[in-house]
Formats: sequence, C-alpha cells, structure tokens
Amino acid sequence: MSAFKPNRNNLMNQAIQFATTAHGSQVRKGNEHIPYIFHPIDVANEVIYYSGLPVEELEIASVVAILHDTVEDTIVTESDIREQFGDEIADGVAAMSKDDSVKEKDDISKVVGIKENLERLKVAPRYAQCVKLADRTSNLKAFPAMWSREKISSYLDEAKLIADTLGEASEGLHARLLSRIAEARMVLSIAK
Ligand SMILES: [Mn+2]
Repeated sequence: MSAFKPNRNNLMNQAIQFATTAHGSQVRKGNEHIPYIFHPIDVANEVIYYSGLPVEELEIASVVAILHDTVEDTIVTESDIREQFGDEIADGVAAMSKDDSVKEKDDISKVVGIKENLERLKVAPRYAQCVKLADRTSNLKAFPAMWSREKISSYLDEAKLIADTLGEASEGLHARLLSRIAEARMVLSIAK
C-alpha cells in the first residue's frame, strides 16, 4: 500500500501559497538576489529540524513560520490570517508582528519596540517563541549589504537578548541562535 496521503500537508500547502502570493516580488533587504519567500521557508526549516516541539505543536509552528512576516511586511491583515488559518495560527503571527505604533521610528523607539515585542512573546505559546528564535537565526545568515559594523553589532546584541529571553522554549533553537551569534561576532572581529 502506498503511504502517500495527499491531505497530510494541506495546511502547509495553503500557507506556502498564501505567503508566496502575499510577498509577491519582494526580495530580502540588501540581498536582492534572494526572493523573500526563502526567508519564511528557512525559518520553518529551522523550526522543523531543531525545535524539538511535539508533532501537534510542530505543525502550528511551521505554518506560523511560513506566515510570520505577512502581516508586518505585506498588505495582509491579522484578520485575513484569522479567517483562513484560525485563531491559533493568527495569534502566533500576531505575536511575531511589531505594533504599528513602534514601526518606522527612530533607533530608541526601535529598542523599546523590541523590548515590548519580547514582553509579548514571553507570555506567548511556546510555538510562537520557537518561531521568533528561528527567525533571528535565519536573519543572522546574511546581513543586508549596506549595514555598518555598528548596525550589525547592535543587531547581534539584540539577538543575544532574544536568545536569553526565549531560549527556554527550545534547547535546539537556542543553541542554533547562540552559535550564529558567536560565528557572526567572530567574522566581525576579523573583518576590519
Ligand atoms: Mn522574519
């Protein structure tokens, strides 16, 4: 008998199609050769291979990972996600999105924004915390070409704060993030 079950990944298929359409022709900032959708796919891969979440939570987490930047970076709204994917996934995506009130502000408000985002994530379900850890690990794989050393350095400090605050959600993702931070700091210290 074939083990092929066409409905097994329905939710995932739906999420990938939804996010691919939503991100459209977006590319990664400062890495214009990378279509945006590869970032959420990378985040989902981090979650799938390293989170250690139980299967039921893993499916939610990987779908949240695929959708995690749609509300923040595209015209998609939280209620669009709620309508199509239900409350659990919409709440996860909402926990990953910065408040409108702290978007597009100066650096000081951005730091406050991150602290607020982390306060929210601290009380969010474990699957959402895992997606945040994986998101930052993914973002540390290639820095935007125009970023200065100072910018990269403060982004790494922020990554350490995320690791310290949410690390308990997943030993595997915590370790992934810490090793990316260490590697990036080493590259930064030798590339003058
Ligand atoms: Mn992201």
